[in-house]
Amino acid sequence: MNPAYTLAPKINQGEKELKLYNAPPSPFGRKVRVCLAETGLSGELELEAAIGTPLDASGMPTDHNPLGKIPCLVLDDGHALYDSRVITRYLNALAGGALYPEEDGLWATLTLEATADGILDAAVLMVYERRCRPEEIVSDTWLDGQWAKVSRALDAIENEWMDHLETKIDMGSIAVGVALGYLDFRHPERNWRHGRKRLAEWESDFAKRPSMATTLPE
Ligand SMILES: N[C@@H](CCC(=O)N[C@@H](CS)C(=O)NCC(=O)O)C(=O)O
Repeated sequence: MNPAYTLAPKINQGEKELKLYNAPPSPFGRKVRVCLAETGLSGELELEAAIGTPLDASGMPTDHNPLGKIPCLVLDDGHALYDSRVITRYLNALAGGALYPEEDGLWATLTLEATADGILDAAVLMVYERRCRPEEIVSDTWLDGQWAKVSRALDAIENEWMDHLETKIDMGSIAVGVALGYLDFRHPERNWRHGRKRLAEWESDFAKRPSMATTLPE
């Protein structure tokens, strides 16, 4: 194992040894910020603004993440962690948090988080399709294909995951809350709440958590 990647809890004496590259509208970055708030680590990181798209990575931390994506967490030894799921799992371990169950329930938490991240992947690609391509070649068929992924995943959550959401706060539920917030932010016209009453009710409560209310996308 590369010793540089071992868990080295060096959070003390107010020194900020960790640097998080992020942008305020990023939903994947918001997952990390909610995780920080829920584990009590919010004040322990230095935040570094990054900006970019798949067509322009000049404002992205490409020295640390060759994929040119955010969020990206740089450790005190200069090594970087990405993507958001790796960062949140690292921060939770660093804080001794309970956002990833140690034994019973870990695979459910990870699968729910992957489902929410998949919603975000599709929703972010829809934004890039409109923002990064000339208008005349934006594909409605492709946009609808991405939305179909979102829609199926939301139905699966409504039908299969509500007991989990209503009884647990973990990185799965945080990722779902963040994904729904992003749909409201970028795709309000698609009205994700339609036909998903239980999920909509859960979201309206979950959005009131201080960790969510203080990290709204800008
Ligand atoms: N799977 C990654 C996705 C991160 C991601 O797509 N971030 C977007 C911003 S929300 C990005 O950096 N986009 C730039 C690009 O795709 O080149 C994660 O979970 O962190």
